[in-house]
Amino acid sequence: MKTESFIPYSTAQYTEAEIQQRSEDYYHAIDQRRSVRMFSDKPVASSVIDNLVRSASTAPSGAHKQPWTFCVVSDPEIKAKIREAAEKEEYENYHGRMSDDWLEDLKQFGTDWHKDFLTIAPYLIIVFKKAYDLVDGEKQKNYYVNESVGLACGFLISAIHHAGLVTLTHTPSPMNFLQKILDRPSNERPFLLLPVGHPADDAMVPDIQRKALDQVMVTY
Ligand code: IYR
Repeated sequence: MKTESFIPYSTAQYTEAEIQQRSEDYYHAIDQRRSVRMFSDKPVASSVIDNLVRSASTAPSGAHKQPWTFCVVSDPEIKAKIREAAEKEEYENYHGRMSDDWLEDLKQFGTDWHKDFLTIAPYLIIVFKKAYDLVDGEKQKNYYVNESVGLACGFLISAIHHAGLVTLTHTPSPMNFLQKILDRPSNERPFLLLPVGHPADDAMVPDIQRKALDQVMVTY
């Protein structure tokens, strides 16, 4: 490796017992995360959202290009526009565009084309992926864009949960309307929409279980 331009790396060092405990603590904390569709309109400080997006943007990315833009929407008029457009698409999805198997798979989540959370949650974060960057009008290619932006969204979801807030991965389909409403440049494509806020006081979630370790891990 060529390391002439590198800088030293140091991070906290823990004992084996501490590492054991920390891995367990993190698992128990993140295991409490649920996708929540019932939001409160209780405000959240914009400085909190800044920190959540800062955290998301620490994710690894192909050639460290950070090929993402996080659009943070709190303006009620823009939220209403997004809800109107998303519900129009979702109406079509639930009335013919989704297969019977798909609709059957979704039954336990109780979802339909109504998307109240898009106007109730204090913030919508719409994540855009950048297939390329525009530098002085020149196209500069990005790498592993879907993987990179997916990782950043994972970091974002984890940060939201850690802060004590809730979110939901919402993918209205098709979602090019987001590019238009938010007036994004041609190198950006909508990737994921996350409402962020407090859960409603009477929020409910589906009664589902996670797969056990032996169903998701194979050791060699
Ligand atoms: N996008 C629709 C449908 C939907 C699809 C999947 I896969 C889900 O896990 C949940 C919903 C909607 O948001 O209702």
